[in-house]
Amino acid sequence: MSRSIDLRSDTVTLPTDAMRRAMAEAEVGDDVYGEDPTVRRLEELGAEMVGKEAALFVPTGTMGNQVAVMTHTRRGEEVILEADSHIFFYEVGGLAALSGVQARTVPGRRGAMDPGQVEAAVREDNIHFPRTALVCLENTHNRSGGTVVPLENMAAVADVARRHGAAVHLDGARIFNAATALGVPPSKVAAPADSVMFALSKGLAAPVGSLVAGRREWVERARKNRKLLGGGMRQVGVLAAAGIVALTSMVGRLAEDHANARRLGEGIASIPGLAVDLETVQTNMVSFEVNKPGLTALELVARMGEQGVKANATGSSRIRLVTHKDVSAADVDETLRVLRRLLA
Ligand code: TLP
Repeated sequence: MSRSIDLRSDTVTLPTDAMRRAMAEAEVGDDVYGEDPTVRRLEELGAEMVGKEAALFVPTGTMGNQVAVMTHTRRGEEVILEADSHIFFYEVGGLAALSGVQARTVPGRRGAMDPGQVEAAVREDNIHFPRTALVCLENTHNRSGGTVVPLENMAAVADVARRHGAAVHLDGARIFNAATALGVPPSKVAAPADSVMFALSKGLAAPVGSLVAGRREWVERARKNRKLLGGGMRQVGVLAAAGIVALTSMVGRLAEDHANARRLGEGIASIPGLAVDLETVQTNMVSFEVNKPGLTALELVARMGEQGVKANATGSSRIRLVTHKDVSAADVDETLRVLRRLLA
C-alpha cells in the first residue's frame, strides 16, 4: 500500500531519528521528586525560550491549558476567551468540569479579540457578579486557520486584563509558528502573558508533551495542580529528551511548512468549487470552503481519503489542511492533483 499524505494535523508528525536516539540515551529519575535531570533541562530551556522564569512539562497541551486556568482562578470565577478558542471549543468543557469556572466568550477577527469588547465583558464589582479572573489568548489561532494574532492586539487585550486585575494566559500551542511568521523570538509573542502553554508535539514533532511557563512561584502552584490532575509523571526524561531535540533542532524548519501551506492555499484558490481566503494562510494551515452544490466537507474528506490524502472537516462545508515536517512540496502537489480530480 502506498503511504498516505496526512494533512489532518501537525500532531501526526513522527519523531525524528535524533529524538529516538536521545530518548534511548536519556538520563532519568523520578520527576515527582524533582529528580529527573532531563525534565529539568527541558523545563529550563523552554522557560528561557519564551522569556519566563520557570516551566512545567505536561503530557498534553490540553492539560497545560487546564492546569493554567486552574492555577489562575478559583471556583465560580469567570474567564474571558475568544469564541472559537481551543480552550473553549476543543477541551471537553474542562473550564467547567475541572476548574469550576464560567466562560465568557468574545468574538474574534482571525483570532484577535477587540480590546473594547474585552473591556465591556469584564465584570465590575457587584454582589451578583462573578469576578473576572483571567483572559485567555491564542496564537497562532487554530480555528481561524492558523492565523497570527498581531502583537499589538495581544498587548492591548492584556492591558485591559491587567487594569482590571485579571491574569493573562496564552495558548501558544503553535507559538513557534507565530514567531516564525512574525520574524520575532517566541519570548516576544509570550511577553504580554503571565503564563504560556506551548506544544512540543505538533510542528516540532516530539511524540508527546507541552510546557506551561510563567513566574516561578506560579509554576510551583501549577505543578501541584498537575499532580491533582494525575499528571505527575515519573521517569519521564525519556519523553523530555525528545522535547529538547524539538526545541533545539526543529524550530528553524517551520518556515518550510509555511511555504508549503502557501503553495497549497494558492493551488486550492484556483480550483472551481473550493474557496480559500488567502489572507488567512499565514502559517502551516489552510482552511477552505467547499462550495460545490451537493458536496459536503465530510463527503469530500472521505473521497480524499480514498485517494490517499487525509484531512479534517472543521465545519459542514469547511476543511482544514495542516502542513508539517512529514509533508513535502511534492505531497502538496499530489494533494492538489487529487482535489482537482475530485472537483472536476
Ligand atoms: N489541537 C488539535 C485538536 O485538538 C483540534 C489539532 O489537531 O489542531 N491549543 C491549541 C491551539 C491546539 O491546536 C491544540 C491541539 C491544543 C491546545 C491541545 O493540545 P493537545 O492535543 O496536546 O492536548
